Amino acid sequence: MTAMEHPAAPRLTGEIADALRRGQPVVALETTLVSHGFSAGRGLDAALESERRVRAAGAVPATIGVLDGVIRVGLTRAELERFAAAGTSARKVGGRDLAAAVAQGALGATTVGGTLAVCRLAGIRFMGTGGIGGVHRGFAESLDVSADLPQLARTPALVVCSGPKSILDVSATSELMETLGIPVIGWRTKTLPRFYTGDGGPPVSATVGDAVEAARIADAHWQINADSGLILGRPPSTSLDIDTLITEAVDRVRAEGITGQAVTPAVLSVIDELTHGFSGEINRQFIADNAALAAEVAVAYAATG
Ligand code: PSU
Ligand code: MN
Repeated sequence: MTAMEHPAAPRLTGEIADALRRGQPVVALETTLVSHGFSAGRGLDAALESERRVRAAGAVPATIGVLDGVIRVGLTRAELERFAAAGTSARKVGGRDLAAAVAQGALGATTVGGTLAVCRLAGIRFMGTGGIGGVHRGFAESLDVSADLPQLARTPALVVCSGPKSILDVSATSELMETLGIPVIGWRTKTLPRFYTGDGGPPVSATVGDAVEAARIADAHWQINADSGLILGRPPSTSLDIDTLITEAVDRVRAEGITGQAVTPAVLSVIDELTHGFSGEINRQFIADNAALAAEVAVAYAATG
């Protein structure tokens, strides 16, 4: 970093900066799932596998996080290991938390919303993740609505995911995405995937059959709405029907008095425990599959530009 550069300016690796300058495909990946999404090092595996899949599809992976107060775009394996080792002691950083994480020299794992805020600064248009945040169950009392959604509404990026996490109120989340003007595109599906399962969700706003079609919609959307994002929902390859387990996990976490940012990681870890690690395994798989699809769409978009 040069002395002229502002301390909050994101630091990109040479490879990522070059690719962006040349209009080559780049895919952003988040670090909250590395620190908070999994137990015992499995977050690291998910991150490394996602990066491999992005490269295999012909794009450059850009994993984003705050390291010692620097917003980093592109992390080495050793740096990713720091996020994994920190676990929930890493700050969970949404868009509003970036400034404090920078000024206070923190280790900050960026959520989908935090990662998108950095994408906006860096000019990255594609991102892959597991599930986005949304409207929590019982939102009428808690007003707990993930900052992922409003951030997506003001970031020109396409996020490939398996829908909102099924621990949420998926219909309310879908309604809010319509209100915010976020297109919800279904990848070979007419309904919004529900994280662990592809079925039973609300209808999507359009369906695509291939990456070129998805890239065309993104391109048209950005012509019409220069500053707004889209969701591409890809059903998980292996579906896990665990609605009752999810309700049990949500109730247990609520009964323990856990609120705010801690809710999502706590519920995910109870579900993992109740499924003897199987939900975590499926989660890891579709995170990597979604990263690969984000790369395919980024490649198709770069080819049209
Ligand atoms: N998807 C996963 N695992 C995760 C998350 C998403 O498969 O851990 C994280 C993402 O970083 C998402 C965050 O942005 O959970 C949402 O948290 P909240 O509901 O507190 O906004
Ligand atoms: Mn929340």
